[in-house]
Amino acid sequence: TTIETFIQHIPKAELHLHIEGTLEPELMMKIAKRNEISLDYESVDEIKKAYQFSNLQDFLDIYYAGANVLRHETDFFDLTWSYLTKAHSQNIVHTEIFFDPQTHTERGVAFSTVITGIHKALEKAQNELGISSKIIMSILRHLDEDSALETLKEALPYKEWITAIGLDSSEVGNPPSKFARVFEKAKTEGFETVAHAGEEGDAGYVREAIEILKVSRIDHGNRSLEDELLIKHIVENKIPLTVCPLSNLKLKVVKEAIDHPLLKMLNRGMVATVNSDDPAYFGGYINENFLAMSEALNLTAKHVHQLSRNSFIASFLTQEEKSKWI
Ligand code: ES4
Ligand code: ZN
Repeated sequence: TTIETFIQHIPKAELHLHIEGTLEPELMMKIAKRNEISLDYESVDEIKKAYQFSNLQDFLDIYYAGANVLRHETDFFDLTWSYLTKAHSQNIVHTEIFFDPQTHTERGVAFSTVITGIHKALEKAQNELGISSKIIMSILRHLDEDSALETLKEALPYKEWITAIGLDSSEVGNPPSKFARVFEKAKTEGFETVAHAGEEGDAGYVREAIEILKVSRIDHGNRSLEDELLIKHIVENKIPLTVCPLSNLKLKVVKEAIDHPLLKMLNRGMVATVNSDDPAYFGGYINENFLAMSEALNLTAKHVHQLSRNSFIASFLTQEEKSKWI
């Protein structure tokens, strides 16, 4: 259809993408084999069949298990490069990717191994595909403050490569306030900050991320719609929401595609963007996310254009870099 062609061709920025969540079953098996790691699965089909989740924690358990095959710099390079070629094929011209260092350092893989592999692939993508990028180091909120502070310390020698500090993993029971001191230190060190909030947690989690962590973007933010005063604050301060439609459906944050709040967010004047989150696990990259929403919510080319525009506005590019795309 014409909207499908429009979605494919319009330049886009992706702002909510976990690099560990781009590990396709084929690559997982290939890396497992060369690292001599035995998997719980015999085939790609068997892996794909296991990807049925009833909530966020269900998914996280499988996602952390999958990341266990990643051991060497080349593994992180291959993972990242594979995502970047896919992103290029979908007309992503700028991407801001999350990585979860603690997922790797906790099992003995060095911080430097992880970030160097990712960085080298991003550098190659800038040179060969013309894709610009930023790295967001995300803190695992189910772990304690000490582990987060230690991770922030490990990031300092790589300041040049890391733009922002984020917060992800199991939301309910691990509110933003748990990391108030970590985010204060991150800001003092000159990092931008973002946080996952309002995915499974209620509007109070979004409020804490904004008021206590003082983040410049909210990842997901769905449940901010439950609080009128909060909506007003988000609109007036133009705090972007990085929304992930297929993720929300797979993790049962939203029941059906037609119930997705994306259009409501746009109509309320929120700076919403469309992103793929963990595309290898949720059944689609950015264009499939756009397409699912355009079909369910009857999005027009105007909506798609606004969402693309929002993705650059909400990015960590400079005004001058943004002006190339908006
Ligand atoms: C995540 Cl969808 C989602 N939510 C929270 N943490 C995450 N880490 C990777 N994907
Ligand atoms: Zn996420």
